[in-house]
Amino acid sequence: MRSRIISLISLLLALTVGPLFAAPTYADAVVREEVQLDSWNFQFGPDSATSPNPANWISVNTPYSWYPHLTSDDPNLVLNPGFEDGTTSWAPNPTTAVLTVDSTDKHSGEASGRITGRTAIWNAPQQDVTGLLNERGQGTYNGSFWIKLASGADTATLTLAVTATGQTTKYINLAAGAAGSASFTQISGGKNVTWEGTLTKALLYVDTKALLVDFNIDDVSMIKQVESIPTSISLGQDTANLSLGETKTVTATVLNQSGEAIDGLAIAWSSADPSVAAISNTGVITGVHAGATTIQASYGNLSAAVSVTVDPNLAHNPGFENGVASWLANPTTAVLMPDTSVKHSGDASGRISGRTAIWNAPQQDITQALNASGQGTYDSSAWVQLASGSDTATLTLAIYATGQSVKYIPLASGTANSAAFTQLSGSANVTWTGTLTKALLYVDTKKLLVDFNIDDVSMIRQEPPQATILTVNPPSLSLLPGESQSVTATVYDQNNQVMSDAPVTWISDDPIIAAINNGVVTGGSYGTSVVQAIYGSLSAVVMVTVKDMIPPLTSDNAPSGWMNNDVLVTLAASDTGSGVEDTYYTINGGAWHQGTSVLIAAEGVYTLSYWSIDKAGNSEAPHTTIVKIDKTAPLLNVQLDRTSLWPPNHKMVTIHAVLNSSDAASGVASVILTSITSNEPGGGQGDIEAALGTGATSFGLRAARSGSGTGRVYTITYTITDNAGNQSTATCIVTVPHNQ
Ligand SMILES: [Ca+2]
Ligand SMILES: [Ca+2]
Ligand SMILES: [Ca+2]
Ligand SMILES: [Ca+2]
Repeated sequence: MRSRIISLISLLLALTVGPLFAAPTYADAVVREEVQLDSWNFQFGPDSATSPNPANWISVNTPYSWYPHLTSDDPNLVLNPGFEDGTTSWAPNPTTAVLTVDSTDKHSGEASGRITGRTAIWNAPQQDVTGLLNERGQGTYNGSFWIKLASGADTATLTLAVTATGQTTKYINLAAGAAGSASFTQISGGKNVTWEGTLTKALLYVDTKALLVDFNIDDVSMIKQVESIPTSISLGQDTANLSLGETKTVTATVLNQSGEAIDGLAIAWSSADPSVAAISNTGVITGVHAGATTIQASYGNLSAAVSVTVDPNLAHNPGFENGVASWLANPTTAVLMPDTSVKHSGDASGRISGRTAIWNAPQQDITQALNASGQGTYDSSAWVQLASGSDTATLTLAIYATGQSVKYIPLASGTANSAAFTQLSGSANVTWTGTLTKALLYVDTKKLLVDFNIDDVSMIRQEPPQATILTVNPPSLSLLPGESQSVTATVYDQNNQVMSDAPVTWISDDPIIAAINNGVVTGGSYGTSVVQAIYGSLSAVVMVTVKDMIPPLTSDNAPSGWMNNDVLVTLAASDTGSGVEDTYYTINGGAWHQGTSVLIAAEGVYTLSYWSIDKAGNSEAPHTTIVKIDKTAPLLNVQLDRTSLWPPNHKMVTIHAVLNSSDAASGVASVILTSITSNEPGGGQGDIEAALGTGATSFGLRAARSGSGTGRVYTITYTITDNAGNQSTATCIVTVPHNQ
């Protein structure tokens, strides 16, 4: 990296600075870097300490992408730390001291840095690390340097002088230690580097405590400690296979972001199924029961898992694929060897030879596995081939329990021969009382003392039936209200066998819709109910739908009598159960219409029929109502027997009326004498005798008139009303002339 920078600077000097800045050579130039958001700003010029005038500097901006950021791959804040690029980035402080490159005396590489001409102990090789320290920020920094004094011995220190706005300069001792003149010594340490406000300058330098000797330094570093963050958990294995009762330890390591182990963190362990595999808080797995599960190690949000399989077979190395591991010959005077030429499966079988008694046998101690597996019924099997002859061979379990004599349980037996492997198989109850102290599994023969081979030995506990699946039949049914139907539930074990003695519990989520009693569902009101069969943690449901058998009921608000205006009939429908789907009507047996509002405007007598259908399709019988409309007024003609009274002798004269009435539709309801008036003011009083407001057809009028008038006129009015309330009037007059 450093060399790339130098190449770049050389290039820039050649291309840009050279023509403008003829005097300075690269060796004289000081390069200042300024990190900007999208570019590097290089400033070229003579030594800043001697030529602080900015006018003497040339500034060159280069795109940031020209070369990678320093900090991305170099944690060291110290540039040119081993003086391999001369004294670049370094300067003597004060400039009256002299910093040179020493290619003879060095700790590494081609050179070290040598300071001479020191006149005070603080005179030191120094580097400005302001930019990189600002960039990396506050934190713990480790410092290290190699030093060799020209003579004597003294304490040497790597010091960081930090100046921040408004603060006095703070001197942070990054590393201190004893330096000598015999050889380079490494001095290292670390300190918190903090400041308040804005960091304006950070100077790193090496000096001595007492001696004003020259000294050489090399390989100076100042590196920020990176916080170790737990990033992942490594278990070193993805799977673990265990026998029953067997224990295995899983080691969990928390790794940091660099993949390095972080010690001393407490791992939490858990088993997805502790009934299959238990886990201790130190990562020890125990095979509890045949099956598969997952063991998880976690730390905070981090976790890692191991898939664990627990073998149901109590016999280890059952097929002799791992030689005779877990097996032995009993007694040890017999010989048990793996046989790769005669075998039932895999690469080998186990062959016993040197038998001197029929009980001499290949044997395995399965105490731990049997203790873990427990008492119960075991299915067992072994394959046997004799070296010669034919004999009964038996797989036997010898059980030793406290206070009990040895119990020999034949697990499997069969007739073995020398032609081929024969399978011994059988089931046996394995029980004991007290504490099981030893269990030995072995295969022997009944009569012959021949050698024989065994392979694929297994002893597996029959699992007690375990309810695994629950089914119901039928899964759904539809009932009428009051109808009943049986439903059945069947529980199956892990081997898909029906468990006969597994009574389920039935529950209906809405007994008003569907009641369940002893496996019989009875429909109640319309609706859907979930009937559930429950057995332990298993459940299954029957969806019961109870049909709607009740049709809707519709009524009308039609008026019962004759109407003399438009009639709007509203049909109101309701339904028990599924609800009203539609209402229909017809007028006088015409076309059916859908709707609940019927407007009848024209005169006539109408038969309105209507009915509704519910959502279940039930239809009610039609209802009918009669609507009668008569908008035409009745007709009336009145004929009087006298229309003129003479002489005007003040006598009362009785007049008879003949009423001719008729009505086209609803018929005449009444004809009423509604008024008799006189055109002579005051002349009417006592001059008219009539039963007004009745259907009177005779009345009395006085034959009188005013002497100063033009003659008296009586006006008689009858009102006729039909049955729909339509009215009309008829008037006629009777006169009393002024003179004849
Ligand atoms: Ca060096
Ligand atoms: Ca085998
Ligand atoms: Ca209904
Ligand atoms: Ca009429």
